[in-house]
Amino acid sequence: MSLIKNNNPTQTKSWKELDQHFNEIKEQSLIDLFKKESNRLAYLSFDEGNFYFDFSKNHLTKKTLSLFASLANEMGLIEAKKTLFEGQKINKTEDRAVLHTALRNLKNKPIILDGESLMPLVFAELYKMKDFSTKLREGQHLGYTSKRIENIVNIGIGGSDLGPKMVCEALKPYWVKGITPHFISNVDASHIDPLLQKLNPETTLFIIASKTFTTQETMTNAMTARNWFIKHASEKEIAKHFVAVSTNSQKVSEFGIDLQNMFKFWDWVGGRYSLWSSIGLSIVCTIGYDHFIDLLKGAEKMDEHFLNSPLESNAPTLMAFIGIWYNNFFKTQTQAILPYDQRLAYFSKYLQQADMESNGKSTDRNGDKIKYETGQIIWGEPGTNGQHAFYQLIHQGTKIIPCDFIAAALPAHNKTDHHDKLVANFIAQTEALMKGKDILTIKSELGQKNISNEEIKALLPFKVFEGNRPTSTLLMDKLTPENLGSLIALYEHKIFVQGFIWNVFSFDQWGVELGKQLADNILTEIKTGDLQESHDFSTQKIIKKYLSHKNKF
Ligand code: G6Q
Repeated sequence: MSLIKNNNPTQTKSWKELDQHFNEIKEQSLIDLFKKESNRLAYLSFDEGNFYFDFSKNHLTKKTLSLFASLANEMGLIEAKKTLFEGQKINKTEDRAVLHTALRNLKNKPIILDGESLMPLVFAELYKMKDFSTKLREGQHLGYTSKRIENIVNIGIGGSDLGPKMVCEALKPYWVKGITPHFISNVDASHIDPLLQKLNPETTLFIIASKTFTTQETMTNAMTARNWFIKHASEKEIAKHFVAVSTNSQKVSEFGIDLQNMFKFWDWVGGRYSLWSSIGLSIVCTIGYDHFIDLLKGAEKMDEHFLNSPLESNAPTLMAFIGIWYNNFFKTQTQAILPYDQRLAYFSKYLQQADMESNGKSTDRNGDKIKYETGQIIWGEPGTNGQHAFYQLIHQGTKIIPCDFIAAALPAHNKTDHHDKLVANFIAQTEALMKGKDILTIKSELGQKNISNEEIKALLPFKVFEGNRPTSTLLMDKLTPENLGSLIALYEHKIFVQGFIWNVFSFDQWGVELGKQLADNILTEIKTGDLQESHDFSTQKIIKKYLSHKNKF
């Protein structure tokens, strides 16, 4: 399969110009940029759908954006976007197309893969989810003692867990009455045990979500759930309480789940991009089908924006540029995601996987070792909690941490006082990070206290905030299913653009595969006590230590 232009981005003319431009801009503070350009908002902020984007508090000028636009042209970004949406096999190391966008193609534009029309398959699965979730909600699908299902347990990990968990948490105000979702991922039984203790098997449905249906953690938890269930009910009742979401019907069948209770998806849906597929079954059951469709609609809107908007107002592309600017030129290493919304508690964790698994690569698309920086370290917590924890380092540390501040203007509750305070903090932080606090202000503050000039002098260096810390602001009107869909798709496309420019394959994850394989090998040794000589001496000793502890009990 041919891949646009296999460019090393650092060898392009635009990259070299960006390098020179960086030397011009690096000494200019954000405040300088604001003083020079009173019209910054005209080109660094815009409304798009229900979102307002403000990128002005970043170390950017018109020239920066125009050089990035040239870089995108030199690399062939427009053609690359087409290959994504058309379903070319851009996940080359796995020989797969990358078509999560087909899952929210509600306008039903034809998509053909290997001669097969995909949209009928996508809609068939959507309707199956609709049917199932309606039956649950309306009490047509009952448990083995004819009671309604009240608890749904999604058993999955990584891409089969983080997306649905994040979305269900974010959309709590939309939960259908009488159904509570739970998410079990860790193979540590401390995760599943306490949950099983409080669940009633008569009213519990397990969704075993695994693309491969071979993942150790998921299969172990699924088996534990199954064993717990058949302690209370006979095996033939499993059909009413266990459904599977997978691409692997053989393994689903072997596990003992009737294929009628299997929801399909396909190898062209990557795990971390799969919440739009039947991996989203727990979402559909939790918020209802119509709201799930709204989620898809929001993502579809963002897809269209990404495909069709010019670069200067193309939110995912600009965010990708900003990330590359900091990562590769300012050498910032990390990117904080700071949603001022408790409902987005899992959003940064979700993005951590989406981004770091996609672009945490050091081999380029030609198979060569990469000599420049690629994927950023993504992290974050909801505000205002983070303010009382790690913001100290963002304000006064030695590292520059670009931050995305995200908030919804309207809350889902009526406690206006809480929300005004939340939003006040959200706005105040971006301003403070940019402006800092200068000596004069601090002097005057300290002057009002009853302390000597000498003490003031001694305290000053600790109290100064240099500011000049970059932030981007994303303000949506409300955290609705539709807006959440757009927000997630926004970051998905940001990741795509960055991976494309960095010249990596964003849609494989060999590091994850390695983890799966290594654990299996050591597990065999732990179970048999037969240690392999091939381990290094440190690893050998740790295994032996574990076995000696284990054998004491
Ligand atoms: C995602 C990754 C990974 C995967 C999990 C679970 O893109 O591939 O996080 O989702 O390892 O895999 P299964 O869905 O196959 O159980």
